[in-house]
Amino acid sequence: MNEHTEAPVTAPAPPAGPTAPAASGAPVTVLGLGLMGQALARAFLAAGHPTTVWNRTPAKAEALAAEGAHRAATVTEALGASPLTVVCLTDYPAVHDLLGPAGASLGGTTLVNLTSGSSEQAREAARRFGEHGARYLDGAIMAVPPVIGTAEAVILLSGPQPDFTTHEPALAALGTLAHLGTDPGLASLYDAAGLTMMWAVLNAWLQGTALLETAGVDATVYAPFAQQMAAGVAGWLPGYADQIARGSFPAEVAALETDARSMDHLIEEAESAGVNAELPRLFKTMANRAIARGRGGEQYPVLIEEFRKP
Ligand code: FVH
Repeated sequence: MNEHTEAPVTAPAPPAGPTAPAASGAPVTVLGLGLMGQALARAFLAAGHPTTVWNRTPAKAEALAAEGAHRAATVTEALGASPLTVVCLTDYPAVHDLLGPAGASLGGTTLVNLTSGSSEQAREAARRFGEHGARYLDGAIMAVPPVIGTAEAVILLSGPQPDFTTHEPALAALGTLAHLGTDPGLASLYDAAGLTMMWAVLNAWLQGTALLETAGVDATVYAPFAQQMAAGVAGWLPGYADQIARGSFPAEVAALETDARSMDHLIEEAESAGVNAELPRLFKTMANRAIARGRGGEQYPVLIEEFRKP
């Protein structure tokens, strides 16, 4: 992902601090040793970083201590051990439950919170921890534990650029980093957008698979075709993004009204095949709204106007 223009929302200005990139092998602390936290700690160890760990249930920290990690007896000790502290707990209430009492000991480290949550929770965390002098980056892990430490693991981050730059060498041990901008909420928003894309593609594939099964076509036979369709549509996105940026949707390929007639065919096919027709009906509902507003002669991205409404 490329750098985006700065978002209007900015976290409190971080206190001036070291901006020279940390040497590789910089000490790192990991708070939370669940399935993901353990993978994060192991990736730092494998990359040669002195790694301090802490977990609410000590047994998980002992396992990592046997692999070379230092087990902190308290959260305060863990926070004081490294200039970079990665937090990966169940949810944001757990993060505040754990770090809320930490107070001043937050001031000496940069928190990188990789816990799943909303953009509002991220902005609130940046504000609350900033009040204690902590530097704060919010993040979202677009990967499962087994791929952590490989290029396949995409880690989205947002928050002050100097803090990202300082700790980028150490964080790079986790996978492929993407710093999205200063607004701490950006990583969560990109995560939500990315998951929407993922489930939309998977649901569309399942719809087609169910339809074709009724004609005796096996899922493994349809899958390569579906892959080609997904890749083909993905190729249209940059050009359609230009249309959205310009606010102009000339029908160079097909008008929305043409698409809507094809959507009727999807609904008819699903109903006559006796499979679920909710997804094609949703397509048609959205298209009909734009057509009712007189946009039927324009290209498909004109539907952005419908998605912009609550
Ligand atoms: N696992 C995955 O594939 C996904 C990939 C995408 C990102 N998610 C997010 O990562 C966060 C952690 O997920 P997890 O799979 O590691 O979750 P668990 O294995 O359940 O570990 C949870 C850890 O959180 C600790 N914890 C929970 N509540 C508290 C609390 N109040 N105070 C202190 N620690 C707390 C828990 O401790 P314990 O139960 O071992 O004592 C675990 O260390 C999550 O946001 C995913 O959405 C993972």
